[in-house]
Amino acid sequence: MKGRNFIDGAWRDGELALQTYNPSDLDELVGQYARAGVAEAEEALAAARRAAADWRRFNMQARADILRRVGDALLVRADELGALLSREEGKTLKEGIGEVQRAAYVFHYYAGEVVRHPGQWYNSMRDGHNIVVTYEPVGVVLAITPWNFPIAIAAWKVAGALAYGNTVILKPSEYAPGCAVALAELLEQAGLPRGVFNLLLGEGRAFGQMLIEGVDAVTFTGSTPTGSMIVQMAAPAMTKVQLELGGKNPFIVLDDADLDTAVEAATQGTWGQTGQRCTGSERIIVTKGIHDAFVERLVKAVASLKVGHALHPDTQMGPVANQAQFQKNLDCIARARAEGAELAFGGGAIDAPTRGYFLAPTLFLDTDNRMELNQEETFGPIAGVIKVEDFDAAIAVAQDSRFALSSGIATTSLKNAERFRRESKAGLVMVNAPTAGLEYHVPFGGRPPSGYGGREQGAASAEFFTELKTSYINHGVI
Ligand code: TXE
Repeated sequence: MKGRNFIDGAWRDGELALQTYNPSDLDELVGQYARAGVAEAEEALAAARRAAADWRRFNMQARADILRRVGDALLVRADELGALLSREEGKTLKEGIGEVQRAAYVFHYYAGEVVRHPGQWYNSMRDGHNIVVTYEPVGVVLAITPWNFPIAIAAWKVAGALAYGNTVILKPSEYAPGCAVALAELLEQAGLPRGVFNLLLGEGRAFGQMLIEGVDAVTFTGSTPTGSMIVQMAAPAMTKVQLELGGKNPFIVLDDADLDTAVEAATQGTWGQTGQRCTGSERIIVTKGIHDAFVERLVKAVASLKVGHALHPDTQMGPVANQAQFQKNLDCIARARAEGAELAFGGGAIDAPTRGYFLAPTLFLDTDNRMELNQEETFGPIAGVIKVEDFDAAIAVAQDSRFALSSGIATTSLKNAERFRRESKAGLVMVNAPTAGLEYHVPFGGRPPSGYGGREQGAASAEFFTELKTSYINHGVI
């Protein structure tokens, strides 16, 4: 694997200052990477700027073909890259391969968008005129990505930006850069012209401000505090910003729910991908009539989850991704206990044959929505059950959060489902389905502080990656 930055079509040597270790086995070094500095960032910015004029005029079919080739190559290499992802991030092999396949389909989708994306034509109130509305590339896009979906998120930001004619600088998370390096290789092999895509590794703090001021748009996924900081860094230059941030997503279980469906959706939504999803269910709100039966089944489901080495075929939940996140989860559990939440399952680290960040899936009962456990994003395999009187109370509790990303409900009543769909302030609503697990062809995102600056994915992403131009044309034909 190349442990280098990719700038202006060339792999750049550098001191291998960044190491990643397998969270399933901390004795295994996964990758060594060169950390980019200010000089590399300046070169990447200049290269992306130089390449922008030609790339926006690049033949449409040829642009689509490049994106399609990247998608094809991702499918061919899905097993290998899925294993790399699992070794670097800790999600199970099945989840890792699934994520690489999803990244492939994202590239295929955007290959189609290159030729599908329309403009608009209007009649004019002035005789002999018409009006044409076209979507033009923004210019140079900086994509900053997190560690929890290191290839899927990079794919939907990079493929979207390229499809609509922008050049790109990608700054992946320092915790899981391996798949971004592989993506750069694939883009190079697919024939992308030099400078159109550039990769900078490392924490990014040294050059973040400079790049944010220098590019035309920043698309960011990560924590809410960093997102807020990026908005402030972007303000002086008025750089366009899109943020996808945290959630504290409610999953409501009503008395009329189908128990199997409710337990399955809550289990998947909360503990899938070790709970490290911005759309994960973090608050399980249950009406009193079904509470005891649901909780009994949920505790059994949680207790049956097999936690272990991400590459082991029996593992259903891999380790927590990194030391900082592991400590954050342990602190969160300790504070929830101190707040008086009743621990029903889990609550601590698990011993395993290898040294890793293994945490038991953790469930608290008898929690109150105002507890820190239910107000601050956990981003781990931890959730609290909140018992409520009725549907009205469930909706009130679900809405009582500053976050508004995803939400879910288990009910067999169409009327209840529709009422929740209308009243939820979240950007995503799931009926009888986990709050997490999304498709790439439809909009994704939430309201501030969960999201900012327009939706990602699907055709809605064109709003961020393009600027509108309205042209009035006096052709003289009446
Ligand atoms: O996020 P950060 P971290 C949440 C989750 C987690 C917490 C911390 O709660 O516990 O965030 O994770 C880059 N200039 N989410 O530390 O710091 C950074 O290098 C340029 C939710 O990973 O927000 C990384 O590439 N870049 C989330 C990216 O920002 C900078 C997914 C995200 O890092 C920078 C992941 C700077 N000054 C974590 N500072 C979700 N919404 O899904 C940071 N970065």
